[in-house]
Amino acid sequence: MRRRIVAGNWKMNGSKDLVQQLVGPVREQAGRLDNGAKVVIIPPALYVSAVQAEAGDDLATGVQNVSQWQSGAYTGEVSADMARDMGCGYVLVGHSERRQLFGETDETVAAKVEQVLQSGLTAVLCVGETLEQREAGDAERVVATQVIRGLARVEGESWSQVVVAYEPVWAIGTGRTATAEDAQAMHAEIRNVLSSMKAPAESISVLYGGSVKADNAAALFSEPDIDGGLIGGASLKADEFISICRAFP
Ligand code: G2H
Repeated sequence: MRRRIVAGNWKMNGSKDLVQQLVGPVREQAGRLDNGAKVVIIPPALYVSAVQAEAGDDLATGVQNVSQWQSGAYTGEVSADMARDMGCGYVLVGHSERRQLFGETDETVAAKVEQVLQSGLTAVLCVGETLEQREAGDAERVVATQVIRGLARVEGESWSQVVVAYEPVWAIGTGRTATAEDAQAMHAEIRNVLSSMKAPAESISVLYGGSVKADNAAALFSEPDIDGGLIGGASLKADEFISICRAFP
């Protein structure tokens, strides 16, 4: 059985006030769902402890990025070991904003995935094509390459610590969402790629991200290869995020 996951990626949004307003209601309404979904809050790293104080044991927490190194003279960096030390369970790796704005390559992504797995945390590898790549008929190849290169250092038991998030770049924060059918097709392709890597593809959760909202989550989460969502803007509104967490069939 694959794990159902709904993860809220706050990106560089939030405040102590938002933590107070949002996390308690999410915990009450979505912390123990009868659909079995794991709910994860991924705030800016500075707010992880504040979120955990409100979330208790009912919600998991994560960070949006870690360093490719574990410790030392790397001013401004945070390591996967530190994320584990502070009680996080999940780390986003290779989000398209990090690839596009901070120059992360598939090689740095692979190094970060390795650090996350060595720390005992779950790596959420983010992959997705641009609009230009999709219109050129190149979407599957681009995504397959990101999966193969990003997970190149994973082996053996550590596959159980891997989650993949398919986030078409053209759908991120734009209000445009892939249709459930298009998303399903890419998720099935990702699972094929994982199989070709000798990964236990049927047990790896593949999440969809990109303008997921309360009104489109149910269609997406009904697809057989979509195991949940990585939610940006809509994770900043308690009611909408709670509805998304409940949107599994
Ligand atoms: C994609 C997603 C969360 P949004 O980046 O990772 O954001 O739901 O705002 O498109």
